[in-house]
Amino acid sequence: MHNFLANLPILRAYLHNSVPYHVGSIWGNRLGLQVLRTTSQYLQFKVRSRSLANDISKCVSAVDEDGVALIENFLEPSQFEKVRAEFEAAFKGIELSPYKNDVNAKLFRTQIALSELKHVGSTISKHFQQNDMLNRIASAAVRRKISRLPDVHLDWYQSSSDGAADNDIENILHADLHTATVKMFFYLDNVNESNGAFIYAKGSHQLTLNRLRHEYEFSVRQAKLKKGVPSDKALVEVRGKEFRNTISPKYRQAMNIEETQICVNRNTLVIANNMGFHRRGEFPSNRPRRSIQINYRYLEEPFGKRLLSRSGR
Ligand SMILES: O=C(O)CCC(=O)C(=O)O
Ligand SMILES: [Fe+2]
Repeated sequence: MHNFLANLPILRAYLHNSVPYHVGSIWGNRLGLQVLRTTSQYLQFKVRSRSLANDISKCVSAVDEDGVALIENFLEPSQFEKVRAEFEAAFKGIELSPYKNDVNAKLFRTQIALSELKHVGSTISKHFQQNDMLNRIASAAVRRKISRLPDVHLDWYQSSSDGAADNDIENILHADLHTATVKMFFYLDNVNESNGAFIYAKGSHQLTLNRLRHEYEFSVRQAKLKKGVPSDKALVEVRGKEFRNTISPKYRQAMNIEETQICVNRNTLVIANNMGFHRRGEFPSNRPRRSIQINYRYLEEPFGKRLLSRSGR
C-alpha cells in the first residue's frame, strides 16, 4: 500500500523533494503561514534528541554557537593529493561554462555530481560521502538520523577577467531554509576575497523574535515575487535573468547581521548551518575556486515523507 502511494506521480515528486523554504500565497503568508512553519520546525527541532560523541563535540558546539565551523588540514597530505588527482581527472577535457548559462557572464562554473562519475570518484566518495564523522556531525547539527548518504558535487568556479556583468545570484545574502540545514565545503584551492570565499553571518542561524519578524515580512515579498506582483523594487536584486529578494535593511539591523568572509587554505572543510545568512564571495580575480560540496538538505523532509516513502526510512 505504501509503495503504491509512493509511486503516484504527484506523491513521488513530493517525496523526492526536501522541504521548500517558501510556500503558499500572498494572503497565506500575510496570515502568518511562514511564521507557523518556522515555529513548528523549531519546536520539532528542539524536542528531537541527538547523540554527541567526544570526537565531534567541539565541532558541533561551534556549529551550534556560530552556525559555522572549520576543520583545517582535513586530509593527510597523501590523501589530499589523491583527492586532487581524482578531482582533476573528473574535470579533464571539460570546459567551464557560463554560470546559469548567462550570455554575458562574469562567473563561469562547471559542476559535476559525484553520482555521475563512472570511473573516478571512489576516494572522494570515501572521504566526503561515506565519512562517518561528517555524517555524524551533520546528524547532530540538525538532530536527525542520517537516512542516506549526502549529495556530493564537485565545483569549479572561475571568473572571466573582462568587465562582464555580475551573474552570481548566490552572492546575494540569503538563508537556504527556515530550519537547520547543513552544507559542507571542502576547498582544493586557497580561498579569500579574490576567489569567492564563503561569507557567513555568525550567529544568524538562531531563531530569534527578529528572525521570525523577518521571516514574516520576507515571506510576503517572496509570494509576491513568485506571482510577479510588483513590490518594493529597491529590495530586489537582479543577476542576469534571475531576481532575488534581499533582506530589508530594517531587519538586517534588528538581527545584527555582520558578514564574515571565511578565508581558508586548501584542505580546509567549512561546515555551515545554512539556516543562517550566507552568500558566495565575489571573484574580482580570475583565480579558480575548486571545491567539493556536501549537502544534507534532504534531511529536512516535507511532512509525512517518512511514513510514505520506503527510502526515507
Ligand atoms: O558557494 C558558496 O560559497 C555558497 C553558495 C550558497 O549560497 C549555497 O551553497 O547555499
Ligand atoms: Fe545558499
